[in-house]
Amino acid sequence: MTKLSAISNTAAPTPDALTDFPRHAPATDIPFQLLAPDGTAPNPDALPDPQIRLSLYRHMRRIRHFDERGWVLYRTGRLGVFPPFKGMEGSQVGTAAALTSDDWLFPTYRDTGAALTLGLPIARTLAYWRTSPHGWHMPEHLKVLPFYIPIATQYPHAVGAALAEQRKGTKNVAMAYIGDGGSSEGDFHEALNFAGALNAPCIFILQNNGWAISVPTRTQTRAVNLARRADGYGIPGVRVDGNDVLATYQVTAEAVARARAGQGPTLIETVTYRIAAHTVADDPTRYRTDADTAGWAEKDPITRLRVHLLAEGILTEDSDAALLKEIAEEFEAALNEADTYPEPEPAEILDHVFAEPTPQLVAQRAEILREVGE
Ligand SMILES: Cc1ncc(C[n+]2csc(CCOP(=O)(O)OP(=O)(O)O)c2C)c(N)n1
Repeated sequence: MTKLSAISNTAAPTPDALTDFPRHAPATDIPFQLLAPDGTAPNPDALPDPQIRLSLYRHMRRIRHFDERGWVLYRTGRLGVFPPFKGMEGSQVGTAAALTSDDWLFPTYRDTGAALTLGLPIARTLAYWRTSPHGWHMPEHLKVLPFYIPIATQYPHAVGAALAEQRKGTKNVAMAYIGDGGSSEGDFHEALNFAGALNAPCIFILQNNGWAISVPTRTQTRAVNLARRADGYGIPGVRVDGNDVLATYQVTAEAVARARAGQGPTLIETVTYRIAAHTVADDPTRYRTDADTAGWAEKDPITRLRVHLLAEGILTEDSDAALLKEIAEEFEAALNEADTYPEPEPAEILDHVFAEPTPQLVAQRAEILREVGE
């Protein structure tokens, strides 16, 4: 795989170029786009380098493979419940690819794809969704937090990490993800305000995928343009087509460059759609109809970029087939590795809560051991 650091180093705009940020879609409801759904690019000069475009494509293919295999593994009892992200690859890859491994990533349960893009090993990720302790630890070489299940708590945490980097005098940034539903939570608003007031090097990704489980965005807020929420906190807000990985990447790379240059936080709303169910155990036909989802399959982020890359000769049918084979082999090797991890012991669930267990945890551990007869 192409190293992500190579991507962001070549693409990051210089701070001089950022004075009129956001250059894209300022105060407009129309999401910024570089690639039309039919794969054409009205302004070819604005596109990132071919090597970056190809790398973004590889990452999207790779995480879709994870998603597709995940369903099969779940149904055959080899993976636990996990939230699929099919259709959101442009949003997750385009944003995470703008980071390097020195930066922080605060993913929600939906953002397996973003974590994989930044380098979380596949075997460890499978272990996480198997509820195995092997998937709970942050890898030594990465600052990727475990997938957050409580909605919105990750936003204030990310501001804290960003401020710590600021105090240490590094150029590292923190990126946090949230859904449209999560952006109705108090933590979301407090984090944006705090980050703005203290100029935290933080990038807030708001993936607007249309639904918060069974509740459509229009039901839970009167706001249409969620990026405009940034106005209330005096920080830039950008609305981007989340199914256009090139646009998402470019906007995020600019926001990251701004943050590194000491110009503070940015809110990026990626407008996308949750094609599949909320989790692999959810039945979306109970709350939405075909009319609700109509049209979104044609906006698929992978098909869109594939058409473009083939037309440009950056990808061929043969190189695409070779890529898919390589991705499938990588996944199977990781699955084999995950299969070698020992089954978790029931009491292990308490092992990583505090460095020194509290008396309550000690008591709970004894209770679990009693229940399992040890
Ligand atoms: C604090 C908290 N409240 C409620 C829940 C239950 N819950 C789980 S997912 C979800 C919907 C979140 O929707 P959204 O933020 O749009 O993210 P998406 O699932 O669409 O990615 C809710 C309410 C939770 N996990 N945490």
